[in-house]
Order: sequence, then C-alpha cells, then structure tokens
Amino acid sequence: MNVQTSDTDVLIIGSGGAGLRAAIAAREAGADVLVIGKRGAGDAHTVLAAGGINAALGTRDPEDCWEQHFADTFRESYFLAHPRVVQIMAQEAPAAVLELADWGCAFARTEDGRLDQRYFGAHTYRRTCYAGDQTGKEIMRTLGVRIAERGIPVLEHQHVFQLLVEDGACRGAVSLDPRSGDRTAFLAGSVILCTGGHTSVWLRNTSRPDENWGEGMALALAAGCSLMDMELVQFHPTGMVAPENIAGTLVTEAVRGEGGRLYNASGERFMQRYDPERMELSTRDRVALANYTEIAEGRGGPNGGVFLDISHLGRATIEEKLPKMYRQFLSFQGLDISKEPMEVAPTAHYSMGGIAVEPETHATDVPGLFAAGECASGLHGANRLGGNSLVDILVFGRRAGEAAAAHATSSAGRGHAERAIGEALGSLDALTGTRGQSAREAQRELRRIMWERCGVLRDDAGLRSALDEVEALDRAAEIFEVAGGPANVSRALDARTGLITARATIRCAIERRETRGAHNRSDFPSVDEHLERNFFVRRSGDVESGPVPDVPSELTAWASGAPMCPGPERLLE
Ligand code: FUM
Repeated sequence: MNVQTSDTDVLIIGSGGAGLRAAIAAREAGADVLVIGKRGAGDAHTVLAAGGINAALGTRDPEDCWEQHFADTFRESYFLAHPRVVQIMAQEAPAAVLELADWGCAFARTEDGRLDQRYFGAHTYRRTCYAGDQTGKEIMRTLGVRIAERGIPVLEHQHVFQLLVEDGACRGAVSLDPRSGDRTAFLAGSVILCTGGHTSVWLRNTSRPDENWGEGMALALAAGCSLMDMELVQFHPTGMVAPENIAGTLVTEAVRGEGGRLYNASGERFMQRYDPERMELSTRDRVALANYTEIAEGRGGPNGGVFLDISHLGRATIEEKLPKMYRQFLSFQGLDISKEPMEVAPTAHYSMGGIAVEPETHATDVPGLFAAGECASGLHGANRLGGNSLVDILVFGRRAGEAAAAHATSSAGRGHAERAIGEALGSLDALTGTRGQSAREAQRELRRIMWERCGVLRDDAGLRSALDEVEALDRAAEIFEVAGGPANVSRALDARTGLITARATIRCAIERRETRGAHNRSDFPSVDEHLERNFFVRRSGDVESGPVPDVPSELTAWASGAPMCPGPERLLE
C-alpha cells in the first residue's frame, strides 16, 4: 500500500474550534502548521455548539468579575476541576471573547453596541455571549477566515489511527483517508490533539454518527498518556425524543436561558421540587436528573420525554433568539414551538474527563504531545456549566498552540519515526480483515450497553455487567469486516475507539462509589468527601486516583462553600 509522508513543525489533529485556535497561535508564534480533520473543513463538531460562550464582561450585570466565574465553575464542578485550569479560563475568557469579536465574530450586541449576555444555568450573573443559537457555527466561521488569511493548510477527511511515538516522544501521526484509502505519515515537531469527546458511545447523544468516539483519548492512551475522570460525562437535560432516527439531537439550554419552562405530563412545573430557587436554570446535572426522574417515574409524555415550553415568548422573539430551534422542530416534527411545547429528554452531550494535561500549556505526559478542548480534562470536574466549553477551546487552544510551537522549534522537537510508522501500518492491517465482526453492529451494541447501564443513573451490578459485555464485544471484534472499501475501515477504527473509551469510562464509574455531579450512583446516593479525587486510567487499564490540586491561595475564599444548592442525593432518596 502506498504511504505518503509530510513534515511540519506543529501537527494539529482536529479541525474544530480548539484546533483552529491552536493553529492560529502556533503560526503567530512562528511555526509551520498543518491542521488535519476527520470531516470536511468547517464542518467539525463545534458547529453544533449552540447557546453561547462565557466571559465575565459585565455587560448586563456589572457586578460580575472573573473571580465569580471561577467560583461558579469550580464549586459547580463539585470540587473536581483543576483549580488552576479554572482560574486561567475565567481570567482569560474576557480577552479571548473580545479578540474573537474583533476578528469579526457576529455576537449579538446591546443597543449601545456592547456584547450582549444571556442567562445560562447556574451562572450567578448573565455572562453568556451568543450569536442567536448558532454560536459555535459563527465562531468556526470567524476562525476559518483567520486560518485562510494566514494560509494555514487544513487537510480534510483524515482519520488518524495512531500517533508516532519513538524514543518516548511524539513525532507525528498516521492517518487513513476514508474516501481513497490513502495512508499518510505526518511527521511533526509536536502534535496537538483537538479531537472532541466520546459521547457517541451512548445511544442518545448530541453528536453525529462518525464523530466523538473518543478518538484523541484512545490515541493518547495508546501513546502512554493517562485519561482522567472518564466517568464524568455530561447528560444534557434536553435532547429531542422524536423521530427516533434523530433522538438525542440538542435542544439548546438557551431555550431555558430565554425563559423556557419544564413541565411533566400532569402540567406540573416540576423543577419547583428539585431546585426551587434556580428552577430551569439550575445546573445541568440537576436538571438532567430531574427530567430523568420524571420520565422514569411515569410522568413523561407520549414519546418518553418531559415538556419544554417557550411559546410565551412569541414567534418574533423566538425567531430572533432561537432561530435554529424554531427551524429544527418545524422540519423534524412539523411542530411550531411558538405555539406548542417541545418534548425532550436527557442526551449524552459532553466528556468532562479526558486526556490528563498540565494546566498551563496542556502538555500531556508524552513529550511533544498536547491536547486541548473536549478531549482534554481539568476544566469541568463533575459538572460543566453550559457555555464554558466554547471559551475552553479559545483559551487553551491558544495556549497549547503557543507551547507546541515552542517545543517544535526547539532542539527537543525532532527525531526518527521510521519504526513507529511501520508499527502503525501493521496495526491497521491487523485490525481489519475481509471477514469478521460487523463494526456497525458492534457500535450499535456498545451504544445500547452504555445507555442502559452507564447512563444518567448507574449502579455497581449494571456497570460490572456492562464491562463484561464491552470486553466480550472487544474480543469478538479483534478483526472487523471491511469488505466495501476504506469507509468501512474508518468505521472499524471508530468502533475500536469506542470500545476503548467505553471501557475506560466504565472502569472509572465502578471506582467512583458516590454520587457527584453528573455521576449518579443509585447504590451510593451521596457525595463521599473522601472521593474528592481524580481517577486516572493508565495505559495498562489500571485505575488509580489522586488528590485534586490545591486552589491558588488568592482564590480560596471564592472556592469555599457548597455547590450552590443541595446535592443530588436529595433527588435520589
Ligand atoms: O445547550 C447548549 O446550547 C449547549 C451549550 C454548551 O454545551 O455549552
């Protein structure tokens, strides 16, 4: 098989917001940069991010400050986020968002021209900047223009299946083009993984079928990195429930930010029972568990959801603030949300754990390898505040880009990779054969197992049987059926990746014998203060835990106190 090679200073794997922001930073730091993406350019998962991006700008609420943003994020992470990562994010968010606005990002503005800010769940103040309900798409457009102006190449349809690690350092990556079958060895001085999360391993999720299997996480684990807190997966409270083929599709939190109300089938505004102060603007973990509980206890609607009503806003405001939602329900269900409520249910939305990284630069444990965005861990702990992921990709995309450029252009940045290339190509051939397990069938089965036993509510027996079944699937899937061309090889790679990240998730979920944030254990329904620790999956598969790093001394007062309302154990009693 013909293998092409290419060489650059900084290779960025993933062409979403984190990847593009990293590329701009690395180029501005003087490095040669190449971005490679699995999907078409401009169509990475970031385009689906809807409701907004957070920064303590104080447009609507002048009392806001970055320290309060830190406090909201850290406390609502149930104290599992890395305090320094949260500090950097909160401190640098205003400049990152204003810079993007300067680059032409069409954020909504107030009448006097400042960036408007809307409510998002569990933020003390309005600090979510937005572009209607397509904020991610607008950010991608803006970054794309900047990338083009700087002549940074973005190569599409590259499915990376192995990182090149030789002499203990990362030297590049090898990819497959799912359309042509071409394989390319990308040599590089440093590599940044910006590959997104792993929520496709759940039956209902807010991703598209060929993305978010945990690609970067699996690559990093195989390269010698650790994965942190994989069990901490955010279930967004509001996904569509019908039609079945698009069930899980995101219904943005901006609906609740703009005043949307949740009702059960009896017409009760049930958040009154779960978080009477914040109601629908409670944290995502609480609203998701509330929705789940209403449905599980038989108070759901005909399609197994609860009802989200925004009709009181009227059509003109809905079309201005939530245009995508308006179109989405009209086109998939023929439903006019300015007249009728939406039926919604929890859906797997975001990986809060991921590759273990150093806080300042997002360097991993493998020299020359960095990670930014959803595939990295540290910012969100056990519960992510909506709108923090888009600022994460800007702040840490830039930092990782600068650090990767410095590494690549230093003496540490070069070395051989011939042996690693040979191994990578051999591993691809070994994974795929003309006869074997169907990748599509393995993916379907995996999603069912994860949804039923590692979803919103978990327990030991379910998790252990899920682990047994995923391991059995993995053994059966040693060779995948690939008749039909390279697109099937790509699917086989996705299936293998999903099996790896699902196993890591279940292993951590078994070990976290408590209920904390999005991780609800019916057999351990309270927070266990001894488990204020991070869990790490090592390459061997072993799970170890370590203490959360100290809060910087200047922020201890902001970090103290309970999360803002009673813990979820109350809901599980
Ligand atoms: O609901 C949303 O619009 C999602 C935002 C986020 O996940 O940050």
